[in-house]
Amino acid sequence: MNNKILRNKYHLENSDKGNQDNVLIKESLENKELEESKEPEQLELKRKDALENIIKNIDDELVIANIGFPSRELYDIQDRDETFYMIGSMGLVSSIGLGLALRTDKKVVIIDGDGAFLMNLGSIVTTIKQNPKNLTWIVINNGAYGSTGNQETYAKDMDLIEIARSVGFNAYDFNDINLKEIINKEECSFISYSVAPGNAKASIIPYSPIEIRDRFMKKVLE
Ligand SMILES: Cc1ncc(C[n+]2csc(CCOP(=O)(O)OP(=O)(O)O)c2C)c(N)n1
Ligand SMILES: [Mg+2]
Repeated sequence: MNNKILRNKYHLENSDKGNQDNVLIKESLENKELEESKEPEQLELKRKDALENIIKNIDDELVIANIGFPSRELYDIQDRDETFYMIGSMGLVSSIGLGLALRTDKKVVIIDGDGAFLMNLGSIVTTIKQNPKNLTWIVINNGAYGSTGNQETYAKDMDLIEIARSVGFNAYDFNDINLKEIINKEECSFISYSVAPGNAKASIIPYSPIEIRDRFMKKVLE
């Protein structure tokens, strides 16, 4: 099943459930899925799988995590003081990550989403012009505003890697790289990680924003 069909199916299932036309379209998509069932497994990955694959490569790096389900799924995978769960400010993990990377020698990893990335697109220009060599910026591209119900973003029509390259980033597809190597490079890097939409069942993070800030800042200043 290719990514586009998977997304369309998801959006239809989760929108306007009473609409007969949608039911018909959904059935025809499902038939098409059967025809195309030999697609690579990788396309079935969802955000939580991507986060697991990312966190395997993280030791003591400072991580700034995107608002909503990305942070909540990350909390369930591995809660750590070095992770800043960004609450409220959609689009701003990149700006927070940039400011941090400019003020610390520690490695900083931004985990962004496609919706948030496009919302604060100007940040790629500021970031590459500042060019902190300790920053790795990962965008998990599920083609959706996942946390608010998987409404489609425009990311499906865009090549995020090309966008980042066009302003001067060394930009990679997650599937082509060893994340650890990229993090350890003295380079301001951009990585796009394409997955299917869908949120895992995830805990509510039990800390207040102030607690998240304070424990994170302790690690930053260590
Ligand atoms: C300025 C602003 N607009 C909208 C929201 C509501 N909102 C929170 S998360 C989210 C979706 C984020 O999508 P994306 O960055 O792609 O992350 P995903 O959940 O898909 O991983 C939205 C619309 C918000 N918090 N702030
Ligand atoms: Mg998204």
